[in-house]
Amino acid sequence: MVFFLLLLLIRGTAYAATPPAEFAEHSIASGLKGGYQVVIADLNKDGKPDIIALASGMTELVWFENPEWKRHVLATDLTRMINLAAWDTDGDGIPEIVLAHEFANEAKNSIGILSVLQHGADPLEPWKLTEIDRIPTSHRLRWASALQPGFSTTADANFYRGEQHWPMSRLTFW
Ligand SMILES: [Ca+2]
Ligand SMILES: [Ca+2]
Repeated sequence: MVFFLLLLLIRGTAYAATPPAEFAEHSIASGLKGGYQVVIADLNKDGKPDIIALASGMTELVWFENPEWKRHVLATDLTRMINLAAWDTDGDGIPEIVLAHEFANEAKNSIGILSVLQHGADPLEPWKLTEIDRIPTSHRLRWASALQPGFSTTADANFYRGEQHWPMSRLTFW
């Protein structure tokens, strides 16, 4: 019993000595129509994490460069973006980005385009967009490395809506 009480005292002291983390709000953008997803990744290989902002109601996919949060455009002429995932598949220090767009809540109205974005010589300029697949129910994307290093896939999650489940999940190899 003495040992148990002593442990409690030690734990209590440790918690009391650690102040809670404090956060401060910094607005870096507004007017992102249909703002839906924020992804953190270093897009210009300067060691500072940047912010990608996916907004379903916009036709531009934009990112904000740390530390001044300057706005850059990754790609234009996109509609109904729904999700993206970033991962450096080729080891050059800048991630490739897989993007799901042309999404609609009803599968019969959804095209579900999967595209990969790759940077050019200057990652601050718009990136190259390449369509790699079409899955109407594309809704959540994740990268995974399969079989061997350098062999990449994107995993497209199931889409549930109410009682409906469209079992369209699959791996897209890229
Ligand atoms: Ca950066
Ligand atoms: Ca890369």
